[in-house]
Amino acid sequence: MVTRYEDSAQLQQFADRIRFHSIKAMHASRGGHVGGVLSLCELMAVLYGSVMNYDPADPDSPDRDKVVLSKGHCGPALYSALALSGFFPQEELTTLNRNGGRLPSHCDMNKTPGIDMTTGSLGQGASTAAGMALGKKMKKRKGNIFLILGDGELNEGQVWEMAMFAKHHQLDNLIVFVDWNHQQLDGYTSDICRLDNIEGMFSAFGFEAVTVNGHDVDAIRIAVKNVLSDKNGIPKCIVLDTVKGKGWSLTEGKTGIHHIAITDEMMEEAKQEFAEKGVVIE
Ligand SMILES: Cc1ncc(C[n+]2csc(CCOP(=O)(O)OP(=O)(O)O)c2C)c(N)n1
Ligand SMILES: [Mg+2]
Repeated sequence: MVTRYEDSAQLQQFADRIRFHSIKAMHASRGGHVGGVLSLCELMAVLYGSVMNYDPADPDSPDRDKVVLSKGHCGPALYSALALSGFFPQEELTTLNRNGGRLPSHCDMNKTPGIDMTTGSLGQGASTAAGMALGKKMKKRKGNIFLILGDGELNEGQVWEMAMFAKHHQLDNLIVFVDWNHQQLDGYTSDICRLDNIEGMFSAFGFEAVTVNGHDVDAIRIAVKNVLSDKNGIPKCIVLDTVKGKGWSLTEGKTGIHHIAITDEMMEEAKQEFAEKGVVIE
């Protein structure tokens, strides 16, 4: 059964649970890409808790909405959303990155129920998502493809090849999100390869693009509902203005938190912090 969180407070609670379980999973694997995982949690809550059409008992349905997490290093955010939405048992989250397990650090569609595309090599998820969107159109399948890119990932030329392709093929079933958390692996995106206006760049490539606060569940939900109601032959882009490491005082707004170890002491602090936010510490 799919749980819908139409009330924004409930949806934020779902985001906080996704955030806590992501930290717990990364603690079990002794660390992870904490910064880019935590900036995604509100998007994950809106997708799986409000707007997406899916049945966790039938993850391979060709007619359901699909997600391509092209910034595949952030798998734990997606795994937590999938587990909390019934695709696999919640307890399995602490097997993250374990040999023989179903939850590799980067997403693998052949291992994990609910993972729709294998990702991790930045840029490549863009092309596969556009191909999936075109495939749905050719086979007259229902549903949309939600592609999630990082802002550093936009430095990959392959992203812009995808944009030309999507416009040409009128892929209005492709919704691109950019997690604009302002940092990439080793610094601020503006210092490494500046992107002044991401919305304007996608608009110039023929997309309909908008920028919203990526930690405001209502703003994300409204933006997604708007683009889904507008099937006009134009691909869509929603730029999410976010904060790397969001929602955990140890990481929010800090630098050097792209990939960190999570010690037992840090986990104990996280438990206290999330309990204070009303998250049930399981
Ligand atoms: C083709 C490729 N080059 C390099 C990497 C190594 N890498 C992993 S994450 C990352 C930074 C990505 O930055 P961004 O897209 O902004 O992600 P986020 O900030 O959300 O973590 C890099 C360079 C990779 N995964 N793929
Ligand atoms: Mg980034």
